[in-house]
Amino acid sequence: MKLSFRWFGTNADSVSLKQIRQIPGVHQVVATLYDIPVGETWPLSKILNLKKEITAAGLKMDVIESVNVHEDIKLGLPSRAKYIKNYQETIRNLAKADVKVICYNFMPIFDWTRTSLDYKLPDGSTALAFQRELVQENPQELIKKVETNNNGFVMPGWEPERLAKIKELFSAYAGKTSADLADNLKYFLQQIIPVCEEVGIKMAIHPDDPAQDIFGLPRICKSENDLERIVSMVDSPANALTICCGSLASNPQNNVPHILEKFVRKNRVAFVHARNIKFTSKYDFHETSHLSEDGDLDMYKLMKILVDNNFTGYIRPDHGRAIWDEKAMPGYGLFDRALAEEYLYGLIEGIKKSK
Ligand code: CS2
Ligand code: MN
Repeated sequence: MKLSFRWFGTNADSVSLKQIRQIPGVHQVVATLYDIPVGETWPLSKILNLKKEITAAGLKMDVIESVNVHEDIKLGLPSRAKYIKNYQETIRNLAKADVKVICYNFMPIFDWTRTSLDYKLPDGSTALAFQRELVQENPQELIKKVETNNNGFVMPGWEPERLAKIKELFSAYAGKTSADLADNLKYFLQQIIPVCEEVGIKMAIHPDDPAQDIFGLPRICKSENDLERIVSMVDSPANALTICCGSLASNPQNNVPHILEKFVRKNRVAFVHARNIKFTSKYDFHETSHLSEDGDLDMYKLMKILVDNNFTGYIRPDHGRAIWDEKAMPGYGLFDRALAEEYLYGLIEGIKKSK
């Protein structure tokens, strides 16, 4: 199992590669090209430059998060042909830079959604939080809130270009059902998985975050059954999953350890996101430190499943709290995620050595 750390690039991230290199046990950067518009091919030269920068810092770049999927693919429009072709090309280019895993998601319009980016915890730190009643009707209010609370960072999935088109996107999805979205995912996978097999890359779909319905949009990656359906759309180890523990836990029906174990045993997990959350009511929650004692997930149990099943894929801490007055992109500061890395490392070493 390889510990990794998400990084948005020199121009977009407050964290430096040098800082990441100094986190004990971490040798992998989960990287991205943040400035390429969704749907366009990632140029090989830019990928190689990014890799060069990361390797020069003494780190590796096996995982990319995310190569986002154009809305026309999710909507199944005729123009998807062009975007799928570009995606195939991007996969080939990433393989040339020895990338092994691509994390992506298939959520309509939004990427991850939270209703608060600075929820106060008792120790004075802040975390991301979700209140279900605020994602039923008016997305505009939420967007305003996110835009004014992002510490000046452009957050993944909340890029201004995307937000500018929100009204059009909502009308494009009017009448679209989960069955439509699933058909479009299947079509997409049928087109790209053969390319992945050819070049040795795994696609790892990230669950809907939160794994609940929002704004009446179809969502198809929220539960064990959903994941089962997705892996069987194209039955190949290249059609894999990102098990984002905190995202899946946000659906109160999900048994996260069971889901993790099931798909690890089927060899369909390429990437794991460790994150802890705490429910404040049936559907509302806030994020916490990664410790089991702070949230509703038992991190020991999750790590034990990975160790016991000889998981050889990649894992990273997910969102962290804002602590020690750090100014960073909400959820993606250095300090709390570095603490999380050491906690995960400690659990893994302890579990291995107690065998
Ligand atoms: C989120 C997402 O949970 C997470 O990791 O921060 O932005 C996630 O990276 C994407 O949904 C993956 O495509
Ligand atoms: Mn995640």
